[in-house]
Amino acid sequence: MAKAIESPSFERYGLDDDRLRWMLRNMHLQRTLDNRGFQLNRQGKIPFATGSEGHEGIHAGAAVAFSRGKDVLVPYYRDIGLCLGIGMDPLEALLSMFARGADRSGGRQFPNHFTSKAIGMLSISSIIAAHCPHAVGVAYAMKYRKETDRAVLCCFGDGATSEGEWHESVNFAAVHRLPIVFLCENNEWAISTPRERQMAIADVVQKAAGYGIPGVIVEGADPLAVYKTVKDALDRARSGGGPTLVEAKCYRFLSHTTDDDDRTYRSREEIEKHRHLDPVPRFERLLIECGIVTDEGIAEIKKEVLAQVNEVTDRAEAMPFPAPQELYTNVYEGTHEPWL
Ligand SMILES: Cc1ncc(C[n+]2csc(CCOP(=O)(O)OP(=O)(O)O)c2C)c(N)n1
Ligand SMILES: [Mg+2]
Repeated sequence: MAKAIESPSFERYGLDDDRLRWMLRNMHLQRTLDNRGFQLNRQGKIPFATGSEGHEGIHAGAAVAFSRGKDVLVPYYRDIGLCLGIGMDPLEALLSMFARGADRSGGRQFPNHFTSKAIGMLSISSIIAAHCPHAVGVAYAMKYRKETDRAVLCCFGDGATSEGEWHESVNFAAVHRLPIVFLCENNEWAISTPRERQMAIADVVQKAAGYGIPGVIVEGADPLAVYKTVKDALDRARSGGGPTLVEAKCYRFLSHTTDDDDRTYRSREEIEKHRHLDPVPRFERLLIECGIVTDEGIAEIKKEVLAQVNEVTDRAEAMPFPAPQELYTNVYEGTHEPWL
């Protein structure tokens, strides 16, 4: 179980008021898009949606630490807020959910499996930890090319750290002192497997010692602490100090996806027990207490975010599915017709 934490002390780490309000907005945008996915699924309009409620603090904090135009993000399927935070247009989220032809994968990928070369975001793999060797490859290329002002941010869940590819990736990155930060979003569950059935240690960061790299735990409900921790780790990577494993503790408040009924393996009481870890009301309270935002200001953010999400929902829904003749595009070399 994640430990209860004190309300966060206010250390802004050089971030100005506008940036802090931007972080709060990103957290609301993430939550509203998540809810939209679940709504559209229940309306029968999309087959599948993934939620990230509980991860918003990690995403907002890590997004600010990411250096746009330089760093490369290798996300996983729960990272919608991080993808938005580094510059993904919310319309992309809806195009992915609706599997429309204008989606960057041509409507072929799982929902929430985003990609964008323009903003430095690799495509997402559904295969747990399969993206870690790719991330390490990108970091190796950066080192090989002597690009000393760049680093890779590679994200994954607690369950991913049981996979062989994860261990091989961390080991290789450590041996070669690659410019990479491994960010574990430990939400206590891997679908229906609780953390204590996943590993015999209390914290994922203990695994860092086995590879000779630093491991740092951060409270994921505190976006400012996440910002500081991930930024320090990225700075270290950029300056030749090698990889860091950051473990951001959080809690998964929703079911794994819309295909999963979490009532079959965890109680409602357990979820309520973790409510204090909900990053959105916590960050709102902090910004109100510090006079950075008012109740009215928050209501305004929510209204504006909802209007934006409604607008992109309607826009994406009205767009066409991929054309049937696109079926083999990017599948076969040369002609897209397999039988010719
Ligand atoms: C290699 C592999 N094994 C199993 C699965 C099925 N699967 C999809 S998501 C998931 C849970 C992963 O949990 P975690 O890494 O903690 O991430 P979270 O979903 O909790 O954010 C599993 C087992 C898969 N996609 N790939
Ligand atoms: Mg997990």
